[in-house]
Amino acid sequence: MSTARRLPPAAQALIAGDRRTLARLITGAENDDPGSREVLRAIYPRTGRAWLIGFAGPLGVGKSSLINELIAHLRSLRKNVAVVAVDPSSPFSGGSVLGDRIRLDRSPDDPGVFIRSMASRGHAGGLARATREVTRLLEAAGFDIVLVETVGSGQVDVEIREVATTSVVVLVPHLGDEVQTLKAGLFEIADVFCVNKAELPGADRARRDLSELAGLGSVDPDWTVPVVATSTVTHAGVSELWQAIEAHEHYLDSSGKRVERERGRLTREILALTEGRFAADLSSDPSLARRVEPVLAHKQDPETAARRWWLERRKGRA
Ligand SMILES: Nc1nc2c(ncn2[C@@H]2O[C@H](COP(=O)(O)OP(=O)(O)OP(=O)(O)O)[C@@H](O)[C@H]2O)c(=O)[nH]1
Ligand SMILES: [Mg+2]
Repeated sequence: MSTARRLPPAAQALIAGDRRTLARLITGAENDDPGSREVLRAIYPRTGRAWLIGFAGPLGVGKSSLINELIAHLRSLRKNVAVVAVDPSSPFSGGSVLGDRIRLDRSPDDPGVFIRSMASRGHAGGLARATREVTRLLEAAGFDIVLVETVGSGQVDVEIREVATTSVVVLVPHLGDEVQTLKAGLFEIADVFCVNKAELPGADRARRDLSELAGLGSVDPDWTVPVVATSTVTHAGVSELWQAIEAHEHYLDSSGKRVERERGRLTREILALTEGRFAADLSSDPSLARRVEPVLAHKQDPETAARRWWLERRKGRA
């Protein structure tokens, strides 16, 4: 019996390219549905090679517009591309919500493009996990390039590194003081900088400033973060942006950093899942109620109660 025949039917349909199955499984993954979990387990050996390109940056800098341009560019290179837009403001209807802020100027029937919005609401801390699972489903469905747009808020932006193989930070001219405030957050996550709206005055200056700053604070001392100027109005710089992304992906392979980074991400993923199980186990432990009473009576402080409970449980397992 071939391996393929041992897969659950939904996994087989997914791999065969059935888009409705893909959409249904993504919803299931977001809702922690057991059917989707089973498929995720079954397809895992087929995943791990995709290029997951994250786009982070402040509100309105043009992330969606750039992704739109990149889709067109990648289609002209005959590459399939999937987009995951993490949008806290888009209501989650339970079904497939199109990336409504991505203006689709191509055939909606093009099977080489798949766009999906995910609401970050309800995923507190679990956004990275849900997004990773969605990218795995997309990869199993034949998309080996996935573009992920995140919102401009710091927390979600940081999480993009837990998902993306290459993180693009998008900014605009006239950064000024903004760069100072962004430095701590966005500079830590950038593999590539993009100065969008480059047809506006001040773009050259912004690009120079960023190149200088990028040289100072890269997360990876062996990688010089490139700064690419783009305009989705004049369509300038889009192929250069893709080249910079490709260069980083190739660097990940040639330097061994792809495996190194993935090891770190998977370690944290396993840890988070295990912590989740421990937490569920702990909160349903009947001895917790007994531990609360002396604390409630102010005969014992919470920290001592926690330590003793931990010791008691550890002894119980030994
Ligand atoms: N002048 C100029 N405007 C642009 C360019 N790219 C995007 N815009 C405009 O900037 C606005 C925001 O674009 P979006 O692509 O929605 O930006 P975004 O970063 O995805 O926005 P959020 O998802 O809301 O954070 C829109 O009005 C775009 O038309 C550009 O290169 N030049
Ligand atoms: Mg957007």
